[in-house]
Amino acid sequence: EPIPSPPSYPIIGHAGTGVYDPVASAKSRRQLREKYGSIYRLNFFGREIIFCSSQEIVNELCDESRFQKEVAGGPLEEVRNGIHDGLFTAFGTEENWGIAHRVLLPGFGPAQIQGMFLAMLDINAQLLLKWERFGPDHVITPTEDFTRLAFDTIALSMMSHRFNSFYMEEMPPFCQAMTRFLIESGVRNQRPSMIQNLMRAENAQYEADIKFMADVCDQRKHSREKRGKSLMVLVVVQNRKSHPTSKKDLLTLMLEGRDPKTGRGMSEANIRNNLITMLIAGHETTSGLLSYTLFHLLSNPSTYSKLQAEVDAIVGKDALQLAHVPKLEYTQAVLRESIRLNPPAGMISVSPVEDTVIAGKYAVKKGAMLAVDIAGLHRDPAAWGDDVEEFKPERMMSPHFEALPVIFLVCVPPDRHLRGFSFQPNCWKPFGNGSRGCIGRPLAWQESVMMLATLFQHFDIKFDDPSYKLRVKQTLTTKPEGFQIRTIPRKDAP
Ligand code: MNH
Repeated sequence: EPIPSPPSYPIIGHAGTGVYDPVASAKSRRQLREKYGSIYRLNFFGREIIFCSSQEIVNELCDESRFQKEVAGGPLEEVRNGIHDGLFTAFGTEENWGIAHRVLLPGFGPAQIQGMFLAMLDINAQLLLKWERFGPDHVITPTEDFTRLAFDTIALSMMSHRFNSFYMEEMPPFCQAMTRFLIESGVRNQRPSMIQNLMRAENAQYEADIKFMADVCDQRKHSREKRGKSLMVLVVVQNRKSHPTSKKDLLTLMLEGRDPKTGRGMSEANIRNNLITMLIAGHETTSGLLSYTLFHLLSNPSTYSKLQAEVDAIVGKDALQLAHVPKLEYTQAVLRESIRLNPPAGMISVSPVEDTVIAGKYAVKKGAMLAVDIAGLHRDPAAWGDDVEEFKPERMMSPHFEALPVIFLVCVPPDRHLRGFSFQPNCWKPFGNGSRGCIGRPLAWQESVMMLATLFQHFDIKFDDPSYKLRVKQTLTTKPEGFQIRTIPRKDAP
């Protein structure tokens, strides 16, 4: 059977026709699935992408023996211009993916993530202090401070390095370069190279941003003053080399870790690509998750009160402790439900390893590009029921979620998180799939639970504009746009 497809033009196909807007693709995907259903086909200058959103089809695509992550041909191939063979953009066949994956995976184990608690609390306290000092008359853009939080948390907990973003008026220069780079990568994906080559100004900015992200990794290219402002990943590396530490953080693993399979370590270039990768893959998404969650809580007063009651009951006026985190069950249900309705990473791509048939009727060729529309999947009524559009954290509470031993609750391995009997398999994929799923998930999860708990412990939070309607800003991920709040320190705050 032919796969449905909107009308298209010769040569360009759907590119530049407005059918699929690369800077608002999450919105385009929503419109397209409302019109064409759970599978449809688009064509960009002869390159075809098949978008899938039903649980039935996505469940098939999650079978790693039949389908594997596809980097070539999609936006990720453009992102490769910046981070090359880092974990996120490595081809499945690339040897460095396996080496880095096996070397770094232990760095994300339960004991390691729990060991990051104090570093996370340190950055967390900087946000709380800032909002407290601003007071209730100040309008806060939470997404910006959540971005600072996520960015600084990765650097401190993984590399023992401080970016001190909370002490900067502007967003850190790395974030600015990265945002431009990611937006441009998405747009380039729809341009034929002939036209791309003519876009001098865009290309120069793109190259400059890539160079900035890489350069700041190279100490020798920067004067002292410049260095003070820049990212200095390699400075981090060099500092560590000249001051060896017994600290077994992720940076130590990168520098000293050996792949059990090949006996090899990570190359210098691969270390740099993965340091930048962690910062890119980890801070926008976590910031998006926290921002959407706050938006949903403010829009649903009953969930707001329930979360605050849970925090008061479990944490109370005490300082947050690691042992509180797994006990905050409703808080975690809120996060799961928020990321269902608004997954910051809205799309992943796979490709069949052999010619195959999906949904029992659509033939797809080996190497074809299949895109999983995660937001669409998360709103499939066949998997979630008729109240799929509603924000209902209760559906994410046990017994739907498997009760895991306390120590694993925040640090569960990918795909083991949701194994509830009332859910269809693979209907909740905010962290991707299988071996190419998110390696940073337990880090993001622990950090997010901690942030929500301490926020509600310290503040009453309100929309600055109660009539605010969710708008979305997109790069490679999405975040709320124009979302602003006021925070009123609680009288009985600790
Ligand atoms: Mn993360 C892969 C979502 C936080 C580092 N991440 C993925 C994928 C999704 C994803 C989806 C799969 C991409 C694909 O198939 O193309 N990640 C998230 C979300 C959050 C998140 C929604 C927060 C919320 N990610 C983090 C954090 C880090 C991180 C924090 C790092 C500290 N993620 C990665 C890396 C990969 C990845 C690295 C690539 C893993 C691989 O392919 O080996």
